[in-house]
Amino acid sequence: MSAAVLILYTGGTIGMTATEQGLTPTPGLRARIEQQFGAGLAQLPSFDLLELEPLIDSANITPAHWQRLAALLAEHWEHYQGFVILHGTDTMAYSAGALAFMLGACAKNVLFTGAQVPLGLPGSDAADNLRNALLLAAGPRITDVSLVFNERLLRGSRIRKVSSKRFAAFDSPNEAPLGTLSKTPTLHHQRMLSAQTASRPPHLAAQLNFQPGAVALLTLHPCMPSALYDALLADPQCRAVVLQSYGAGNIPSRDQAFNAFLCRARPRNKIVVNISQCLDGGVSPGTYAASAALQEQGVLNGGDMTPEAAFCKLHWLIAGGRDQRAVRDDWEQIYCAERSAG
Ligand code: ASN
Repeated sequence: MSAAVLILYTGGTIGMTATEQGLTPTPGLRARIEQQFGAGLAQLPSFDLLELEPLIDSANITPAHWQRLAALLAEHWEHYQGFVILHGTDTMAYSAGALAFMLGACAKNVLFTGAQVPLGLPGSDAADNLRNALLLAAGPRITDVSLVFNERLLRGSRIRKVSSKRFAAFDSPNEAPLGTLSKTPTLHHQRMLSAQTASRPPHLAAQLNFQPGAVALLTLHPCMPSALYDALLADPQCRAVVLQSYGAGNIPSRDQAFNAFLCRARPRNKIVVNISQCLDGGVSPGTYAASAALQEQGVLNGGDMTPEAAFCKLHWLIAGGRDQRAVRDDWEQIYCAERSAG
């Protein structure tokens, strides 16, 4: 074993530098890390660093990146104690969610981190996040693919980006953190995935057949343009829609175009999953008469899942080669504590 931890650098603000057009991810991160930590590097676990090509602003993430990450984890799995994935914050919740489904209960620590301000700039959060991620990656086993950010360890399948500026950029709104890393670090191992949870080795995750365009998010708002529904129903690539409904799961039940969309979705082989637009609480099917049509039309219950987790779960189920019926059946299973039971 050459080093304890492998860092996979995908891009993101943590490794960005200024250009005329704005911040852009920049190669040569190892040298900047060494400069930042100086002699303090000796206090950290040893690491190797792989820079992905091309480095991206995470706004450009696609399922192909998730497979690339799984393939790199598979290639290096036996050689390191743990892995740190440096990723942009904008779509961190998607990538951490996707890897959480792809890997299940991990035999090695797989930790995402990033920053709001580039490493090396005054007042940056990058060094603290990286230090904490490295220490945890080489430490006791963390079964969940997780996020290390602003002195907290959060489950990857539960996170949302909640601030574009604050260092506390992430939260897991329906779940307590897996750990807090301030003065006395505390890891809540009892909250992590148990040994009973299935583990899915990275080499199998790398072979999944993700289908770009298979899942769409549809956020309800007053006076929806009906052309949106028509476009989704007519799109042969689209196999599932995550409906972000109001409050406890309510829909515009007097809107004929919306009702027609619900009726036509299933015969057109589209799965619809209902989640809430609210940050926490989730949907409670059957509470309001205004949402009765959802159950009548076989819309699936997303409970208190985040939009990112619902999106990634559908993508992952489809990428495993399931037909519509199998996706519907398997939707009910909980694979990586992505929703609260009940
Ligand atoms: N645009 C950046 C990204 O997601 C934001 C960040 O990393 N803070 O790559």
